Order: sequence, then structure tokens, then C-alpha cells
Amino acid sequence: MTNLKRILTGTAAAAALMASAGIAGAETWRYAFEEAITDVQGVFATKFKEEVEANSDHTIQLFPYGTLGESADTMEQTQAGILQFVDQSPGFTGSLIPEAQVFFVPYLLPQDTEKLGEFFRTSKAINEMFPKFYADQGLELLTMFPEGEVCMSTKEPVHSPEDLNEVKVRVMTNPLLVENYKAFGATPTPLPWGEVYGGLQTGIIQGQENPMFWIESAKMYEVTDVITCIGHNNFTTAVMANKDFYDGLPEEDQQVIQGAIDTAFDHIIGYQKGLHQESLEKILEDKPSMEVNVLSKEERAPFVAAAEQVEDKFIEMTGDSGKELLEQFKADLEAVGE
Ligand code: 6CS
Repeated sequence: MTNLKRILTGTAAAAALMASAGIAGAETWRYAFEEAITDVQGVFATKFKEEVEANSDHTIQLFPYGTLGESADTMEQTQAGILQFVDQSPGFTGSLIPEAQVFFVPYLLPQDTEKLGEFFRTSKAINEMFPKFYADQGLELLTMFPEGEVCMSTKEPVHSPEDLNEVKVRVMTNPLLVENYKAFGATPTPLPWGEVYGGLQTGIIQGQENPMFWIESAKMYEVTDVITCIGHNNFTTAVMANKDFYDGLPEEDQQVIQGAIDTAFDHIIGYQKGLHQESLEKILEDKPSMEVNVLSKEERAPFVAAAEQVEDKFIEMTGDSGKELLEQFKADLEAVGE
């Protein structure tokens, strides 16, 4: 046997041994998300990367928004196994996983980040029921986490559903979110993220909704004049892995991933303390003329009343599985005092 042959045979034998022992070599795993590296999803992803790299030989390569296309593109790439990890909001997962639209029944979620953290940590609906829906689409659901109270930003003030009459409000591409804004009196316009700034600038749309950090960092305030908070939702997102990739990992690697997810989750809950207010202050510093309205209980009442018809639509769209999920979701919220 030549030296080269001996080395090659040795390497193959070692690889076979490692494979049979379930030990994978150092790998680079690709992780895409829908925001910039300094935004909430980016801060989560950075913490996840640090944890995985500190506790294994693997490397995580991060792909912020725009580097691999829109949310729909990165989801396809994950399902195809080109990406190992993806962060995608249920706002874009509506057609793929209709049950994930439960996050768009208005006035279900609390706004307090700590309470939300407890809900996401303990919820049976999220931790036991949702993973099955994602698994059916070839995805391992690793976690879901909140990103902050959603507020509208529009060209004109909004104090009632009448003020939204004929206002084209951009929503994420999610059928229930469309129903949500119809019930609020607006003309919902589903669009991928990349078309929102230009759409507002040219007047094709006249409003959109997002958490305050995103209204600030994505400069939504440059192309709208009024921010209105009615407390109807808190932006939720989900981190997933390609299921075949995840299932094929040795248990040791799966544990590293779960540990990194748990650490990043705690980190992102803490990170968001005060973020809404800080972002609002930055907006007002840059554009003092921005009008900010937090609607009173009385003003919110018709929006709260509209939630019922959105809930009915959710059940119409998802049938028994959605109904069961919604009931569990409500029970889980009650368990954390909501
Ligand atoms: O509205 C959107 O489409 C975007 N909003 C946030 C907070 N994150 C990513 C998403 O694409």
C-alpha cells in the first residue's frame, strides 16, 4: 500500500467511524433572517451563532434580509436544504401553515415583554402543537419569540375605523392579516417587505404596520407622518431548521442547538426592554413633526369589537385543527394571567 493510499484509507475509515458513532465533522451552517444584523432578529441570530460556535466545532454563517431575497425565497431555500436555519414571521407563513395565522387574531397577545416571554416559554400551543404543523412542511420549529407592539404608520391620523376607509394599508402576505385590516375598515394590500418603502413614497399604499424598532430602523417614518398604536398585536417570529438536516444531526449537536436557542431567547426578551420607547425617541429626534397617537380605551373599542369576526375567519380558514389550537392558545394565555 502506498503512503497516499494508506492516508486515504485511514481518512475514509475515520469518517466511517465518526459517522457510525454519530460524530459529525466541523460544518458551516447557513442561517437567514428577515431583518438587518442590528435588528431584533439579527441580535437573536448573533447570540445563537456565538453560542453554537462556543459550544461546538461548527460555524454559523448569517444572511441578513436582502442577501438571499425575500422571506418567501429564504423559506424555499430552507425547505430545499440550501439553508439549515431560517427566521420567518408567521406573517409570511400563512399560506404554508394556515394555523400560524393565529398570531393575527387581534387583541390576543399581551404587550408586556416579560409576560410574553413567559407565554412563549410555557405555551403548549406553541411548544407542543405548532412543531407538528411545521414538521409537515419539512421544518423543525426551534422557537417563536415576540418582537414588540405593532403600531400603524400612515399619512393621515387614525382615531377610528372610519379614518381607515379607503386607506391602502400594506400587510404581510397573510390571508388572515388581510381579513384583520378589512375588519378594521381599511383596504389591506399584501406586499413583500421590499416593496413597502417605495410603495409609501409613491403613494401606492398609504400605511403599514410594524413594531416601533422597525418603523425606526427601516425608516418607515420618512414616508409616513402619523404613528397610531391601538394595542392590537405584538409582532411574532419563528426560527426553524430544515427538518432532514436537524433529524440527521447527532444528539450532541441537537443539544447544542437547543441550548443556543434557549440562551438567545432569554437574551432577546431582555434586549427588548425599553426598545419601543427608545426607537420612538429616535424617530421624534429625526422627525419632530411625526404625530404619535396612542388610542384611548374608548377609541380602541371598535377595533377590539372587530376582533371577533377575525377570529371567526381564522376558524373558517383552519377548521378543527385551528379551533383546537386557538382554544389551547387562549388557555395558555390565561395560565400566564392574561
Ligand atoms: O413587515 C415586514 O415585512 C417585516 N417586519 C419586521 C418587524 N420584520 C421582518 C419583516 O419582513
